Amino acid sequence: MTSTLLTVAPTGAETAKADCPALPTTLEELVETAKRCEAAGAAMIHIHIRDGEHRPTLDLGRLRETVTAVRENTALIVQLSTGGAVTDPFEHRLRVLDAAPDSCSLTMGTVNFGDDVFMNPWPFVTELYRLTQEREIVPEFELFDLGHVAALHRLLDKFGLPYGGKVHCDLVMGVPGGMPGTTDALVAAVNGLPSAVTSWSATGVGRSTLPVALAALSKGGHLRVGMEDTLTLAKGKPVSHNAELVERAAALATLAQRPPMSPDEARDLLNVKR
Ligand code: KMH
Ligand code: ZN
Repeated sequence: MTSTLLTVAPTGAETAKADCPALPTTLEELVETAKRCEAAGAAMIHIHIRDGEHRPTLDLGRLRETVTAVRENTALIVQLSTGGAVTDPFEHRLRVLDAAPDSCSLTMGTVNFGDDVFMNPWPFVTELYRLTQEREIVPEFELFDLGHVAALHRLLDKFGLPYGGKVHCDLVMGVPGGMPGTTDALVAAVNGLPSAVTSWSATGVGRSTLPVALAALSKGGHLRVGMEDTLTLAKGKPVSHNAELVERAAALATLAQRPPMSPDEARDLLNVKR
């Protein structure tokens, strides 16, 4: 029986604290969230941080402090976002690796992102990939669209395997501008993945959260959940803590006979440095 890697993405860069007070935006809130989500079954945390005014930031000092605090308080694999916010300059996004996380996100191409554009031109993607290899950080390839699947083939063909030799990707589905959060789109994307891919997860944004989770489990994938992607448990029922989304994902995975894996098992799956 294969178990399920549960990743929690608790904060993101898009939701304002004023609109959602339950969003963990301070270091204290993030650490508390990480601990509760680990207890609920998460093995990895995908982190975006905020400044003193709760605005998204890629401040290196804060990122380093965050990596240290999450490591001191949990066994979770620490993944930093290199996507940041749509307004973040490329240099700042590359500099995230200086905070020495276990893993980082690496989006495989530009995508419309609601009314904005999430920019990931090829030279940026390849430079970020080269840096992950040099710094021995395991990338998680973020695929928002089928074109990103093609780009992943191109990247691996041209630049070889990531640090650790495992290839893990995450389908981010249901973003307005990207692939829809449907079973058909999930199957098309998964069937097109390079043979070097050793594991994949999926996350459905907003209303597509549950359909994508169910499709991913039945297709043999892992799950990412969290308030970065989903702010309601059901219509009119706001999420009051990220742990609720992790608990629900853990229950679904357990029902599917694929219970959550421990952070230690996840380190083996991804070959993250110990
Ligand atoms: N906030 C989005 C623009 C990532 O973390 O790498 C990008 C994002 C992807 O969330
Ligand atoms: Zn993110």
